[in-house]
Amino acid sequence: MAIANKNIIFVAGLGGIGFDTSREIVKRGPKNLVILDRIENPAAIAELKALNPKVTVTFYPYDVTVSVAETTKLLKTIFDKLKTVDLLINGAGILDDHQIERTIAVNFTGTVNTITAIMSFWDKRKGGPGGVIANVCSVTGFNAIYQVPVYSASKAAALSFTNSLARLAPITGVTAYSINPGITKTTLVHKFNSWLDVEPRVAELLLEHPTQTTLQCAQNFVKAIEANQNGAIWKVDLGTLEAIEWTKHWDSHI
Ligand code: NAE
Repeated sequence: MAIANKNIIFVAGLGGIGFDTSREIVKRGPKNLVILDRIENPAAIAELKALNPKVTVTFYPYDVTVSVAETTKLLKTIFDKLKTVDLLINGAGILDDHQIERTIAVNFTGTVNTITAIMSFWDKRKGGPGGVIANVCSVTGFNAIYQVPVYSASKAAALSFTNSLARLAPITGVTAYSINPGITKTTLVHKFNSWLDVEPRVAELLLEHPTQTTLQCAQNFVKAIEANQNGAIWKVDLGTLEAIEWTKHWDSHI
């Protein structure tokens, strides 16, 4: 999907990976970039606006753990203004295996609920125009960082959900793909709690191995958006972009 002239909603567009990706998106000249994030950052929004004055950048506070009904209300405000939305990016995430319920609520349920809400505007069975969903999952959804099993499982769940969404596209008109970053230098991975403190030095150990910058991640993130492949599982690691082949171990045959 060419980004120029599109209307894009970016959940968590102000985070470490999110902000650099927002910058790359704005540079490509969408019509609207609507950023939804938990905490407002006027300086960051101003920077995005200054980057490309032709782009309308707006911000609404949004916590992904609110109800589907509340999300639907916010989306209605946005759809009333923009009329159409081409792409929804879900990037909210936390990494703290002491907070089990919160991890699942943000990383998995938040993603599912946001998508459930946008379906009432997009679903072709309701006369909607369809749309495109990009979910930020993680390489830990492929193979866990086993010292943070709750985080890893929440990302595997988000990835599985995304793969199902892609299969449902013929019914809903809504296509989907996942963006799965490898270890990327953001505050998320500076220091974090392992499950039951099984390993106090997960962050330090991870950072002993090669990582990527948020800019490298963002540049490949927008390449994946531009490729616009329903069902793609993008690995965005070490400055590279690769479509992963998912191994099938079972088939429902339906
Ligand atoms: P970050 O902490 O800078 O960004 C997290 C973003 O999520 C922020 O914008 C924050 O406001 C938002 N957020 C958190 N809770 C929210 C809530 N309740 N409602 C709305 N927004 C909320 O970290 P980041 O590294 O930029 O992470 C962005 C996304 O990328 C996350 O989903 C994260 O899981 C994912 N990710 C990060 C990495 C990494 O190494 N940094 C990797 C893969 C995926 C590798 C790992 O999985 C460790």
